[in-house]
Amino acid sequence: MDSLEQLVASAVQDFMAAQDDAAALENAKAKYLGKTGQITELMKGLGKLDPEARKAQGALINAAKGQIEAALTARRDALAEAQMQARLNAEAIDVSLPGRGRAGGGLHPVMRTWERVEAIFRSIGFEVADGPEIENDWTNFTALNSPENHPARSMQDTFYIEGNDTTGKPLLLRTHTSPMQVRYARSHTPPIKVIAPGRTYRVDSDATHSPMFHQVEGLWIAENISFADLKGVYLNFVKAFFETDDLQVRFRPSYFPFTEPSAEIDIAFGSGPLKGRWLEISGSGQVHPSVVRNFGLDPEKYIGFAFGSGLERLTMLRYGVNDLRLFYEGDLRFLKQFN
Ligand code: 2NL
Repeated sequence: MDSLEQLVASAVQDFMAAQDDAAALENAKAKYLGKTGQITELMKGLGKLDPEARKAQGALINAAKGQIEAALTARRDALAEAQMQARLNAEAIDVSLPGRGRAGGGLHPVMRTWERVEAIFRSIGFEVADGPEIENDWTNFTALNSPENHPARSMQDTFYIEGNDTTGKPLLLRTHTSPMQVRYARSHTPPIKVIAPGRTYRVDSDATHSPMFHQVEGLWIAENISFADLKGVYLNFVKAFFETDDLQVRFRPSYFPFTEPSAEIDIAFGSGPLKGRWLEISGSGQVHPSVVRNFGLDPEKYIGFAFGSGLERLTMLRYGVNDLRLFYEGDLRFLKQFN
C-alpha cells in the first residue's frame, strides 16, 4: 500500500534527521509509534473494518511497524556509535609519546662532603653534634675567648638578630660551629670527642666569601690529648677524604683566640693537578685553658685540640672546583656533575 510505504519512508527520513541528541530521536519515534502516533492511529482504525479486510490490513500495518522499529533501532545504534567515536577521539591518548618522567634529585656537592666528613670521623670514634644557628653572644664569642673589642664581633662582620638573650645581649647568626662544641662540652663528660658540621654566617660576600658557608669543627678533650694526636687524626682524615696516601701535611704557626698554640694545617698532594702546591685547609690548635674552663672543666686536668675546616674549601679541592660562587647559583649544569 502506497501510503504505508510513504509512512515508512517518512519515518526513516525523520529518524535520519535526528542528530546527536537522544530527545530528537524519541520525539520522532512518538510521531509514529507513540500513543497518538500514526501507526497507532492506523491500528485503532482496524476495528472499523470487516474481519477479512482487518486481517489483511493488520498484516500490512504490522509489517510497516516492524520496518519503522527496525529503522529506529538502527538509528539509535548509529547515534550511540557516533557518540562513542566522538568521545574516543576527544579523549584519545597518544601512547607513543614519551613519558614525562620525574627528575631525580641529587645531593649538593657540599652536602656530599658533609656526609663524607661525618662518616670518616665517626669511623675513628667521634660523635657528631648539631645545634642552633641562632646563637647568643656568650656561646659564640665570650666562651671562646674572643674579647669584647675583637673585630669579629663588629656589626660589619656578624649578622645580629632582633631580640636579646637573657643577659640583654643581641642574638646573632653563629659565625663558626664552635658554639655547638661549647654546648656539647658543657653537657658531656670527658673524654669529649666530637665534630660539629653545619652552616655558619658572616657579613662577607665576594669571589671567595659567601655570607653563608659551611664549616666542620672537631674537638677532642681528655686527660692527655696532644698535638701529636691532632696530627694523627687530621692526617688520617685528609688521606681518607681525598682517597690517597700520597700527600703531606704541615703545621704552620698561627693565631686564634680560642687555641694556644695555634696552627694552620696545609696539605700538598704528591700527584694530580695540584701536585706539590701547599694548600691551606684548616685552622687548629691546643684548646686555650680559658676555653677549657668555659667548658666547665679544670684546665689543669683536661687538655686537647680543636680544628676548623671549611666544607666548601674541602669540596673545591676534592672535585677541582675553582669558583666558590658555583655552589650557590643552583645551576643544574654544574650540580648534575656530582650525581
Ligand atoms: C679557621 C679556624 C679553628 C677551632 C677552629 C675551636 C673550637 C673550640 C675550642 C677551640 Cl670549641 N677551638 N675551633 C680551633 C682552631 C681553628 O678554625 O679559620 N678555620 C677555617
